[in-house]
Amino acid sequence: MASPFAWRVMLTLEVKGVPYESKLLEFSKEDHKSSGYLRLNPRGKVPTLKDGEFVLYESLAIMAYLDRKYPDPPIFGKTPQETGQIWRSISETESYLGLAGNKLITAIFFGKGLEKPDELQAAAATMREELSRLDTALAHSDWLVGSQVSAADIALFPLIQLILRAASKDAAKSLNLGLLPLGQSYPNIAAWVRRVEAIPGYEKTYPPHWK
Ligand SMILES: N[C@@H](CCC(=O)N[C@@H](CS)C(=O)NCC(=O)O)C(=O)O
Repeated sequence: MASPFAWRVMLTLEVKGVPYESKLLEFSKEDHKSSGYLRLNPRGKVPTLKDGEFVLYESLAIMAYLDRKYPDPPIFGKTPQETGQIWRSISETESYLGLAGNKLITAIFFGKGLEKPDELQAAAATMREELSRLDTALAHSDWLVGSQVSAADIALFPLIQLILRAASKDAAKSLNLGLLPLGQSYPNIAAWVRRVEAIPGYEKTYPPHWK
């Protein structure tokens, strides 16, 4: 499985045009639980940023750090209003689509919870509701907040990609989640996905094992 959280950080770096070196950790080899990695991130989760001697984990914190260090283009808003709206959008992503999506992702990629189809259906209903909201928000605007890509888009995009990938797997088909095809039910989200994919450097952020 690709980490949506690491993907956020790579997208941020590409949007800002900051050179970086990414190290792929293989969970099957428990790379993320090695003593060397745990010294950087005691939770043993990805991503972790190392900038010289400075080490930081938690994807949103890393995005905020990078925005402060490399302010152009700003991803946390140009005005107080935009900053507020971006954080509202990120909070909504984490609280609603993120929680529901995680149920599906865990079930499809790790087999945990497949025996509880009712819970997965409830999660799918939440996801459909959240996707509808997003589709409406994107009907008259290229980006979630303001006139350019922001942390709101960057925080959401990898999650959407992972949900769609989970929904396309054989194990999800019998569940009739009603999430695919994206372009049919959520055409504005589909157009937004294409806009994110057109960001210069996007290809470098795409999970290598998905290609
Ligand atoms: N809140 C963290 C979440 C990080 C996270 O859950 N990463 C997952 C990969 S998607 C991970 O490393 N899991 C390994 C584990 O928990 O052992 C962030 O935003 O960075």
